[in-house]
Amino acid sequence: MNSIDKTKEIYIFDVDGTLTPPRQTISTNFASFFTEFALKNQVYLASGSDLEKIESQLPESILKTVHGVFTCMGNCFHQYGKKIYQNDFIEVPGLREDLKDKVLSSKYPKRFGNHIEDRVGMINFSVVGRNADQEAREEYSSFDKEVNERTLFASVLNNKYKNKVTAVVGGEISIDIFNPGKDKSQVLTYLENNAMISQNTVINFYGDRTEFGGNDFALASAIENSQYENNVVRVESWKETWKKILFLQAKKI
Ligand code: M1P
Repeated sequence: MNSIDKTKEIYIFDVDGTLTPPRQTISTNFASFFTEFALKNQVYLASGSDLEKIESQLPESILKTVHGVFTCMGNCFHQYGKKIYQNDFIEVPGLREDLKDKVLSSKYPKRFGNHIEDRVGMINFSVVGRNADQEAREEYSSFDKEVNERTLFASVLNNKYKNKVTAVVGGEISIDIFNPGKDKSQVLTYLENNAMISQNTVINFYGDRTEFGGNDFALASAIENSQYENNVVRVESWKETWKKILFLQAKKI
C-alpha cells in the first residue's frame, strides 16, 4: 500500500474483464504499468470475486500498492493486509433448490462441477460450473451470448425473490447473487462513512459491466448519482482500460 494522500481524486477498478480477462492473470506489461499508476494514485479494487482468486490473477506489487481491495461485491474489505469487515449472506428459502434445478434443466449440455460457490456475503452460480477450464468457459460464454441464459435466469430470480436477493451478471460463466443492497455500491458507502473521500473528491470508476443487470451497475449508478464529480468508464476489456487510463493521463498533461 502506498501512503499518498490524494483524497482529491480516487480510482476504483473492477478486476475480471477490466484489469484481466475473466479469471485469467493480468498481462505482464499492463501489470508493470498499473503498479506504477497505483503508486502515484489512490487506487481501490472492487471485485465480485474473492481475495484468493484475485491473488492468483494480480501480482503482489499491485495488491500491496493499492489502498484497499473490496471483494465479493463489496461484502468484504481488505486493507494493509488485514480484513477490515465482512458481511454474511442471509439465506433465502427455496433459492438453493432453484439453483440446483437450473443446473439440471439448462439446455447447455456440459457440466464441470462447483455450480454454487459460497462466498462472503454472496453466492456465485454457474450452470457450466466453476471447474470449467478455459476452453469450456469460452464454449459456454458463446452459448450464453446466443441465448442470454444468465441474464434471463437472473431476471427469474430477481422477480421470484424480490426484496430477498438480487442476481446480476458478471464475468463469463456465472452470476452473482446477494441480499438487496449488498452490492458494489457498498464501496462508495464505506469510503464515505470512513471519511476516505471528501466533498471535493473526484471518483473514477472503471468496470466492464456497468450497464443495468451487470455487476458493476450498482456502484456505477451510486457514483453517478452522488454529489461527487465523477467519471464512470465502461470498458470492454483490460486493453481498453489501459488505453483509457493513458488517454486520461494525456489529457492532464
Ligand atoms: O467479477 C464477476 C465475476 O468474474 C468472474 O466471473 P466468471 O467466472 O463468470 O468469468 C469470476 O471472477 C467471478 O468469481 C466473479 O464473480
